[in-house]
Amino acid sequence: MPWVPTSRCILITRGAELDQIAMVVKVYGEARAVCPQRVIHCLVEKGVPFELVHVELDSMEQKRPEFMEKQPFGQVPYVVDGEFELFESRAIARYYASKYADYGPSLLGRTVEERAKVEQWMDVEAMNYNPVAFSIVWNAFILPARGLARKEEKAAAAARKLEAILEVYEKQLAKSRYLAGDEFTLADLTHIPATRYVVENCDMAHVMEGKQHLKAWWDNITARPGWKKVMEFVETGANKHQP
Ligand SMILES: N[C@@H](CCC(=O)N[C@@H](CS)C(=O)NCC(=O)O)C(=O)O
Repeated sequence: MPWVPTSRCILITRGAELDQIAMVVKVYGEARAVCPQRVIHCLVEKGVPFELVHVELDSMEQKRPEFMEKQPFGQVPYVVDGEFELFESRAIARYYASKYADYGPSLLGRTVEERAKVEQWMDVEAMNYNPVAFSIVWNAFILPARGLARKEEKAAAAARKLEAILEVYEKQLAKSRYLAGDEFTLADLTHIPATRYVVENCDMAHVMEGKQHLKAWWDNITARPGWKKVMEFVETGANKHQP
């Protein structure tokens, strides 16, 4: 019996042995924002109950002093887990993937070598992929959504860079089903939120064209019930997850 939820706390047991008590996790952020989505998706995959505390980015709630005491860069997300607090979406995802390593999919690999490969692709996502994907989303989606002109040249230049990065992914995904091997891990999960904006909201779906392994990977990882749940949060405005 891995999970015994109660109204205020979750008892986590292995066999008969009580390992630890965790308060329901509070995720501070907005469901439609890319970085909170990484955290929400990870918690859903791991079967961790949580509450999403809405932080309104349009009204700059993330820059208020009380928020910046928790996240000193004035950005979402951060989490509160009992006495423990953490910001940075990838660090939070790593934390829960490690903390609940024995529950749900093994999101960080099973050996130190597997973990090293997951970390490698997570670093690629954070350092190579995300800045380019973000530039597309900013110039082709966020600016127009704020009533400003779409910056076509900048978006197109970023799209060309993204295509070059995705050529590398195509080669990798011809060798393994997922980026870091044959199992879904944080290496895949961390890519999903920004990529969804690129292909669905920026008129840039062509970046995947002609890359059959990439396309199969994308269809596979976005068909996961865990990711569908994240989209439900966005669409319904739900703020609680109780697996
Ligand atoms: N490296 C941080 C980046 C956080 C970040 O950029 N969050 C965005 C939403 S995805 C945000 O808060 N934007 C509003 C702002 O920067 O004021 C993380 O991964 O948590």
